[in-house]
Formats: sequence, structure tokens, C-alpha cells
Amino acid sequence: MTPMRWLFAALSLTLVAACDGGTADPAAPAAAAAAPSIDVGNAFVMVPLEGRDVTMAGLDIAVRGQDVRLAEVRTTFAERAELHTMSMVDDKMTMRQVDGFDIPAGQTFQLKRGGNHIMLFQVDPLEPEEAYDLTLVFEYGDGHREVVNVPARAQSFGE
Ligand SMILES: [Cu+2]
Repeated sequence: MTPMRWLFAALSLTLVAACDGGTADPAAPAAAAAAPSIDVGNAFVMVPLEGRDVTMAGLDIAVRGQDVRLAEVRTTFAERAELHTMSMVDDKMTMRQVDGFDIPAGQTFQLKRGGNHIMLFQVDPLEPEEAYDLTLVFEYGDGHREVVNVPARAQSFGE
């Protein structure tokens, strides 16, 4: 192959890749995808430490049939809820707010202590073992939204 032909080969591969990326077309036949489902379980919220009103919450999200994005979390027991990642930066555990989490179909995504989590600010006093509602807003590729409410069990940090 001449260098020119190589270049064309590389270009057409790029085009194919670009087309593949565009298959999130809402008009595409839905028959190929199984009925989408989102199952949320094991939800918990940590009782804030004495004198604090900031805490975190976690849960498991099992996604079937279609990729989905966890776009937002709401609560009535905290002023503000954010989605956070946690990672090591310069030997320090560092939290960052993110716009959402993309969850591929067939996966169970965990929000948990020491990992990706829900961060809650200005939290009302919480009673251990009581349940407090979290509202999760999911978004499909076609813009369709699904709202899931889940009771989160309040857990003390000693547990
Ligand atoms: Cu956080």
C-alpha cells in the first residue's frame, strides 16, 4: 500500500467509528434493546457525626436493557445533594462533584463509602435505623427521564 492508501484506510475507519457513536438515535428500532429497567437497592445514609450537618449516602443501581445516566439526586432531608467521585490525588482522598454517572446496561453501579457517593449538605438530624427518602433522576439517551424513589436506611458511622 502507498502512504496515500494508508491514509484513506485510516480515514474510513475513523468515519465508521463516528457513525457507531451516533446510534443513540431515538428513531432507531427499539426491538434490538430489551425493555429497560432500573433497580435500586441497599440504600443507606450515614448519620452525620456529632455537630456536623454534612454526610454521604450510597446505594446499588442495577441497570438492564439500556444504558442510562444518573443525572440528579434530590432529598427533602438535606438542603443540597450532589454526586461525587472520590479518588487519590497526591496521596490524599479527594472528592469531586460530577454532573452525573453513566451506567451501561447490564451493570450494577455502586455509590458507596470510599468511592463514588451522594454528598448531602445541611442535613436534618437523622435517627439511626430510620428510613429517609432519596429521589434519583435517571436520563436515557433519547432524553426520556425516569424518577426513582428509594428509602435509605440511616446508619451510624460506628457500624
Ligand atoms: Cu463527597
